[in-house]
Amino acid sequence: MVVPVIDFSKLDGDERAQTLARLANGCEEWGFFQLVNHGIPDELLERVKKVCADCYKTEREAQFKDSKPVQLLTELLDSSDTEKKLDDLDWEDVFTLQDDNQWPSNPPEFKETMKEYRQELKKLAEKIMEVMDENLGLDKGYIKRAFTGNDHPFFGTKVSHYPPCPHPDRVPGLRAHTDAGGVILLFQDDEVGGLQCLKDNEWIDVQPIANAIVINTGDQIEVLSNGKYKSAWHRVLAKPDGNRRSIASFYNPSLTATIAPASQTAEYPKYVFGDYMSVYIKQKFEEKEPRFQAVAAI
Ligand SMILES: O=C(O)CCC(=O)C(=O)O
Ligand SMILES: [Fe+2]
Repeated sequence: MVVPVIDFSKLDGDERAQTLARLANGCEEWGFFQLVNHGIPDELLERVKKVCADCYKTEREAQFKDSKPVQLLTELLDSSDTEKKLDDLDWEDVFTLQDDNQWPSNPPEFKETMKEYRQELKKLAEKIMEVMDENLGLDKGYIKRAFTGNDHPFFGTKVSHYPPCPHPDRVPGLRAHTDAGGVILLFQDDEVGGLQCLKDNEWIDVQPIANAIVINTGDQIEVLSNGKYKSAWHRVLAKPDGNRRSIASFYNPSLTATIAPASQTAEYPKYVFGDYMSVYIKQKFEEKEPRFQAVAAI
């Protein structure tokens, strides 16, 4: 089984109906799919790869060597315990970009490149949300409006690296979880794999495809669609070789937006997204149903 790969350019031609159906299948059966011919220029993606690799090398690699996962794994390997695993941390280096937070200043092209990238990705996220509106039988713009509330949707970009790990059997790259928000657009490494999604109780590799964008849906799309589009569990395995890059952009509701199922017969609660996030932060790596219950009780 492989994660569906969908040619997004076909949405505008004779194969629109089939493409909508493929996207619906990706959302309903997987919660994950990969887009090719998505309209983001290769030339921009090449620049993104370069600035993120350069930024990691110059600004972050040295500090990863002193990071908590490295320290704890070294301690574990020095101990006589040959069985124990580190199951409450992640072998990754992460920083987040938002419109108004501090961005790395190295390399000098980082900021303009990533700004351009984020603008393009945000537009792509909105196109995907319109496809979901159509496939779910909602008015065009429904999901975007729901995410906007009285404010504006949140758009964040998480730049991650998963450096080579001397003992990938004893530490996760990133622990299994579902994403809290709306639509997640991931630009993953061309070569170094490790991302897996759960499909019918089986972990399936999200196969690297150069310059494809991996899409997955978060818990808020599950609620809005009243369970039709379930957020999928995913995880990243640590790897012995290669430094995996992943750039995940999150199109999420505003913290003040009210989220509820779009249909009349609702199986999920109605709540304010900020309240959901306060629960999620504490329970990210746990089952999702108790999160819905907890937020319903607020
Ligand atoms: O690095 C990846 O491929 C996945 C990242 C992820 O799942 C997340 O940031 O929520
Ligand atoms: Fe995730």
